[in-house]
Amino acid sequence: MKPNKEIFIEQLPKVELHAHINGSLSNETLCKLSQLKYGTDAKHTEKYHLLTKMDLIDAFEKFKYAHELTDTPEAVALATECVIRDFSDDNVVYVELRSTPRSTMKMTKDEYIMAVIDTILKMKSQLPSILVKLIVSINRRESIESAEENGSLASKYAKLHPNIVCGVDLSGDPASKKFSDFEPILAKARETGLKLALHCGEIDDQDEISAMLKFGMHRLGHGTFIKGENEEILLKNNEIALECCLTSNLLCGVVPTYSDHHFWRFYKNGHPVVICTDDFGVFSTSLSKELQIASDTFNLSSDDLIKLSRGAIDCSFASDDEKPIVHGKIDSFAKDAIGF
Ligand code: 6MZ
Repeated sequence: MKPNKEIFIEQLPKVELHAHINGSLSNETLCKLSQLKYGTDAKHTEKYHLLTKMDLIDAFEKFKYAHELTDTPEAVALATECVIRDFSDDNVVYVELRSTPRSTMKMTKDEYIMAVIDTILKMKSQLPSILVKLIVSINRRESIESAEENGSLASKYAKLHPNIVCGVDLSGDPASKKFSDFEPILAKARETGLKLALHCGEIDDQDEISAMLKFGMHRLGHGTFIKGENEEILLKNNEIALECCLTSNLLCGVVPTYSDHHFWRFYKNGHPVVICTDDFGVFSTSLSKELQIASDTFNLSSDDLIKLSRGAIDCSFASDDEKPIVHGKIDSFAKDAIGF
């Protein structure tokens, strides 16, 4: 029999704010995508999973495999649908997916983003219990021209689908281009009303972290190497929530053990912190597993976990009409969960 805490976490209405679509493909999804592309037996998928501790460079290699499979609008739609279903199966009631519009021989960036949005719309009627939003990613490895295109696409589709497209993300290999190269694009996106959820401090570059904190953002992804003065600045600014991805950071070798994870430093100081999966396919995890790890490592009670879910929706880019709906689901679960 499963321990009570595990059942509790599985049933808890959860909120996911940091999930890259092409990092969130389960084995089953990879098989379906292989079949769609090659029409025969699925290819093996070991190349995609990060099974033991490696480094960030190895992690970035993994996405190439997913990108090979999601090179048409049909494949992007199938991937998006499967990711939404998997989150819903884990009782995630609100998810902000993020993805980098990509052009291939068979697809334009517009077609990519439309495939994601159309799927989110389709899933609204099929899975009404999960509310799905989209954050458009800019990959640091791309040219500035390509990043500008993604910024413009984010603004264009936010106007067309204001209930879905809610923000812009800066992600990709943190050791490639500098934040300052993308600053004008991100500033423009913010001016058009888009929210910013930026990867920051994934490597130890205190000058860049300081520049990013000065620029500001709505949420900060990872923040693994935020230290000293920069840590004090972030802690003083309670407006910038931290997205923590425990297993991702462990397997990418940027934190030595779960108990060393910076989640705890920020959490115990009362800073808004959200537990996220990052790439549940690559890191073979789920939001329930991440919450279980947080609970076991940092001795979090059921009440703490409910508060984390409530805090996450407060930090989300959901509208003022949507937030109370998600809070309502958490409240009714909390009422029934007294026995846990
Ligand atoms: C930085 C990451 C990431 O956009 O094709 N991505 N960027 N740090 C991470 N932590 C390990 N995990 C994923 O999803 C895959 C893309 O998301 C970004 C990378 O740019 C990767 O190519 P999409 O859906």
